[in-house]
Amino acid sequence: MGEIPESHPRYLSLKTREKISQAMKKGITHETGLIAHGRGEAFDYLIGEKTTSFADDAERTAAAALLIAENPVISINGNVVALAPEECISLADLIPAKLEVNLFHRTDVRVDKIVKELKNNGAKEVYGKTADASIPDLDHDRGLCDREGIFSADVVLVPLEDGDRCQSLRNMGKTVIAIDLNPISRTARTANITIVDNVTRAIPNIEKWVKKLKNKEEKELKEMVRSWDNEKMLEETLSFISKRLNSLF
Ligand code: PTJ
Repeated sequence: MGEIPESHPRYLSLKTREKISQAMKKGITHETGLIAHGRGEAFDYLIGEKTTSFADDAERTAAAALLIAENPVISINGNVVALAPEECISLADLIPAKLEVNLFHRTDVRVDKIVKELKNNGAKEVYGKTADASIPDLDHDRGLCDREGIFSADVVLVPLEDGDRCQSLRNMGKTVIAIDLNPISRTARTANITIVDNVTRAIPNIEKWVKKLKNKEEKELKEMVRSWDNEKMLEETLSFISKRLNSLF
């Protein structure tokens, strides 16, 4: 692909596609990650490619949950590392939280490549290679995780997740924060806090909220998380999309 001019109306979208495509060529993003990205793009289009007020509320609540957590972990897959590596590292450093590579299409080669990519972007420690534990009720290698990481985490941030794993993490008693542009996916409906936003906007926005909330009383943060109504937020997001579509014609 030739150089994309900044004046192109779809500049950001095309640059983002380029990132995913390059990461796939390097064996970091799985080939089906491109399909997942396309689905994400379609839903992003429906919300107007901007953080909605509902997503912003979810991002604030996610920040509160991460701040009160004892062992928070950010789960990284092949799409996330292609789109927001520095942003994830920066958020993990600030909270502080652990970073763990946890893949749907797991191979040792891909895990190694993603760990290396994170380290090249400045991550000091990355979990996921040891894989000395597994998430109960999940078939196959996608349940593999680190005992010191996701297995013992109390709060897990899972961008671009599959619904099964989200449910299994919840069955383990963990608080799951999902980032998923599709508000009707199983993941979106299963997570405790769902962020219907692009991971490229969501991670920096959670970081903005972490900075704002860092000095708040724990009691206040706990109340923010306790009173979060995920179902209501999903309903409001769907209603926002349908009103937006109606207003276009
Ligand atoms: O790297 P691996 O092996 O762990 O595989 C990762 C993928 C993403 C391929 C795997 O988890 C997968 O197949 O996911 P799904 O089931 O296709 O779900 C991906 C979800 O993420 C979909 O609901 C998309 O709408 C959503 N999505 C895609 N791109 C983005 C997104 N959500 C937020 N930001 C995005 N940029």
